[in-house]
Amino acid sequence: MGNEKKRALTVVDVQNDFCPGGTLAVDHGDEVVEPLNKLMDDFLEHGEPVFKSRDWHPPQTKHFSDYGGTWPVHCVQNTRGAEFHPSLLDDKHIRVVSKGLGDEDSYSAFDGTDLALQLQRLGVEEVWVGGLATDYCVKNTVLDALKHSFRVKALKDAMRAVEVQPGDGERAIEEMRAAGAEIVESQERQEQEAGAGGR
Ligand code: VGL
Ligand code: ZN
Repeated sequence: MGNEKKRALTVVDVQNDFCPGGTLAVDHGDEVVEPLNKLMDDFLEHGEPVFKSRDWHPPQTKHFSDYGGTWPVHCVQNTRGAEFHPSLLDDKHIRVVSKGLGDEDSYSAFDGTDLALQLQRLGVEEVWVGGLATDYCVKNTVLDALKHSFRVKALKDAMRAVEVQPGDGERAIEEMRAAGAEIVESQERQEQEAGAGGR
């Protein structure tokens, strides 16, 4: 472990409204919970930083179609829909980053937040990213992490896409890859550790 890059995990927007039954439900969105819980457990166990972002909108914003934007009402501050999925791991060491507080369509967990600053202060070099949705907030978070010069592992099995157009999810993955992200399966970490002698 000693020669490895300092890592952080960022779990993007695993909130009720993006899961089945929510107002902007992503197909199979809740399937990211299990692999992300395993990873969060593992990072926390090693004392490595874990962040959760949340879409955290005011009741009226131009982000919503009712007010001239694109999306149905979702993730309104302090509502049930904005809460993290009930099965998503909770721990006092997890740092929550709220985004989408204004009128602009802001998809990245770096946009308007202090995520980059927090990562830099922690000495993080490599950011692992999964969550919802592949073609919006995950993609933009990955691209911004790369712009901030972090190495990025995008956790392919731990993300799901909205797919306003069929194929958007696959295109988003290709865009992340082309920008320099490593596209990995979340299991890879455990396999690496097993290969290195396990725990
Ligand atoms: C998201 C659409 C609108 C996301 C947020 O978290 O991917 N998508 N707001
Ligand atoms: Zn939103």
